[in-house]
Amino acid sequence: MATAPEHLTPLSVISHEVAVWVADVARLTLPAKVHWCDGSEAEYRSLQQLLVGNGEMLPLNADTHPGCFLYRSDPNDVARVEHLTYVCTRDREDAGPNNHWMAPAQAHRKMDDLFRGCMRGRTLYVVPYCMGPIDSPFSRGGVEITDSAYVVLNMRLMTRMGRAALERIAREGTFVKGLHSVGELDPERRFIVHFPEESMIKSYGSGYGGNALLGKKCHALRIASWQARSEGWLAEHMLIVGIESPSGQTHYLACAFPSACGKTNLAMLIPPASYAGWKVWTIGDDIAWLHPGKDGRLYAINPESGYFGVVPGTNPKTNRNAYETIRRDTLFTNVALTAGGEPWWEGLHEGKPAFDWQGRAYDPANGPAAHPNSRFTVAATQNPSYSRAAEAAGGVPISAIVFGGRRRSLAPLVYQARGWAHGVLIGAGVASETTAAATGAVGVVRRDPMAMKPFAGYNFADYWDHWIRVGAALEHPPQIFHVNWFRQREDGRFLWPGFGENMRVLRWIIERCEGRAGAVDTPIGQLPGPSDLDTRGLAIGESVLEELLAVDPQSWREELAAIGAYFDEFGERLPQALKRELGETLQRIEAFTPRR
Ligand code: GTP
Ligand code: SPV
Ligand code: MN
Repeated sequence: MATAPEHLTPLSVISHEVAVWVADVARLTLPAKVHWCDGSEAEYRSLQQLLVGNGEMLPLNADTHPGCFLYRSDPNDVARVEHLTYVCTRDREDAGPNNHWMAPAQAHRKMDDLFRGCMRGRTLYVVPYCMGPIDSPFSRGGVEITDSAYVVLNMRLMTRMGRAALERIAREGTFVKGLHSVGELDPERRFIVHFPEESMIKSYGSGYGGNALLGKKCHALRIASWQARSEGWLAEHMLIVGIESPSGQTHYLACAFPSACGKTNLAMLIPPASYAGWKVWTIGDDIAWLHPGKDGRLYAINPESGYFGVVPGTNPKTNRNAYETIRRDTLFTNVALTAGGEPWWEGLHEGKPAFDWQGRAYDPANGPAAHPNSRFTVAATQNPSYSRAAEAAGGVPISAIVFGGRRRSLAPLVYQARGWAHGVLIGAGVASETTAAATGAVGVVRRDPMAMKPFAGYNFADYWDHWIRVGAALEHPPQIFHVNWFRQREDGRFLWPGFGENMRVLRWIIERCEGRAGAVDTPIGQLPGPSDLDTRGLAIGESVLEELLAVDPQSWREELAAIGAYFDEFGERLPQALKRELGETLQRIEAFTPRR
C-alpha cells in the first residue's frame, strides 16, 4: 500500500525506515489512499482546490486578497490543549513536574487504539519536512503522517516540505516520526503525546495549530529540546531579529516571550520616524535553535520557513510589515468575513464584519467576530523585512537574549542580567498572563520559564542546568535582558506604547552589548536611567517613565519568594547555581533603598 509513487522517482530518495514506518501506519489506520507529498506548487494548488471543492476552505476576495483562503476550524478546536499534552519518558522524573506524563507503553497502547482504522475512507498524506535550511548541519528532518489536507497546506508554508526534505532524510538516516489524525475532533478523544526517547509524536483529535502541525511545537521544541540537551545546544521559543544601525552594523537578538506576547510583532518591527537609517531584519518569529560556534559565540537558525501568527490587533499602525505580508497567498484560520469576502478581525480598523469566525451572521452578543486566537499562515519570504540570512547554513551570531512576559505590574520595561547565571535565573523566573493561544482561562499570571512552560520536552530543573552549562562554555556569551511591554494603568490602558516604539528599548539593549549605554544598578539587574533611554519624540510623561523603570523592594521580595516556592517543586534536581543566584538577589533586595 505504501509503495512510493512515480512522481518521487528516483525511488531511492525514500529511506527504508521511512517506507517501513509508513506501511506500518497504513496497516494501523487503514486509509483509502496514500499520498506522498512532493512539496510542489502544483500539489499545493490541487490541495487548495480539493478543500475549496468540499467546502472546508473559502477563497477570499481575489481583488483585495489574491491567493488567500479562510479555514474555519471546529469551534471546540481553536487552540493548543496543554492539559491533553504529554511527555512520555521511561522515567517519570525525566519529564519533570512541568509536564503531564504517561508511561510510554501505556501511551502507545492508548494512542494506537485511537488510531486503529481511523483513516478509513480518507487519504493518508506523507509529509516529509526539514526544520531549518536544507543544507544546514543544524537542521533536522521529520515525517508527519496526517489525514488532514489543511495540515499539509500549513506544513508546506511553515517548513521546507517535500522532495528535498525526503532526500535529506535518506542521506542522514534519522528523522522524527509524527503521526497525526483529526479523528472525530472530540475533546474527550484528543491527545498530543511525545516520546522523546523514540523521537516520536502521536497526535489525535485536533486539526489546529500547535496540536496538529507537528513540525512546530511538538518537534522543533519538545522533541528538539530533548535532543539539544544531549547534543549541547538549545531549542527555544524565541524570535530572531537583526537590528542594523545607521553605521551598517547588525546585531542579532533572540527573544523568548510566551505565546501571544509579541514575538511576531517584535520580529518585524518598524522603527519610529526618528530612527532614520535603522533597519530591522526578520530571521524568525517563534522558534530558535541555538548552537555554540567555534568563535565562542552563540549562533541561531530559525527552523521554520513561515509564520503561524496571531491575527487580531494587526493593522498598518501596529505592524505594517505583518499587514503587508498577509495581503496575498495567506491561509487565514478563524477570522471573520466582510460582506465583500475580505478577512476581518478586531483591531483591523477598516471594514466591518458580516460573518463571525464560525460563519454566523455577525452579532456582537456572540463575542468577538474573529476568534482571539485566529491565525495567519504565510511564507516568511513575503515579509518585507525578511532577511536572506534566515537561509544561512551556519545561522546568525546572537548578541543578546531577551526574556519577557505579559505583566500588568511589577516587571520593569527593561533590565539587564549581571551575567549568564543571573540571566538564567531571570529566564527561569519569568511569569506571564495566560492568553488565548491555549485553551483555559486568559489573564492568569503563571510561571512560564523561558516562555517554555508548554514546550520543554523534559524536566525544567535539567533544562536550567543545561542552560547554565551551555553559557559557561561560551567564551563570548550573549548578554541577557528582560523586557515587559505590558504594564497597565488601573483603567487597563498600557503605560508603554509598544510595537514600533519598542525599538527604543532594543537600541538600549544593543548599546549595552557594545558597552556604550549607561545603566543604574539595582538588586534585580541593571536598568536604564531616565536619560539612558531614547525617548525623543515620544509622548510619555516623566512620571510614567519613572513608573516603568521602578523597582519596588516589597513587591520583589514577594516575587522572589514565589519563584523560590516554584523552584521547590523541582526538589534536589534544581541546579545549585540557580539557588545561589536567587539567594544573592534576595540579599541585594534586603540591602536596597530605592532612589527617590
Ligand atoms: P505566538 O504566535 O502565540 O507565539 O505569539 P507571539 O509571541 O508571536 O505574539 P504576537 O506578536 O502575535 O502578539 C500577540 C498579541 O500581542 C497581538 O494581539 C499583538 O497586537 C499584541 N502585542 C504585540 N506587541 C505588543 C506591544 O508591544 N504592546 C502591546 N500592548 N501589545 C502588543
Ligand atoms: C503558540 O501558541 O506559541 C503558537 C501557536 O505559536 S501554536 O502553533 O498553536 O503553538
Ligand atoms: Mn509561539
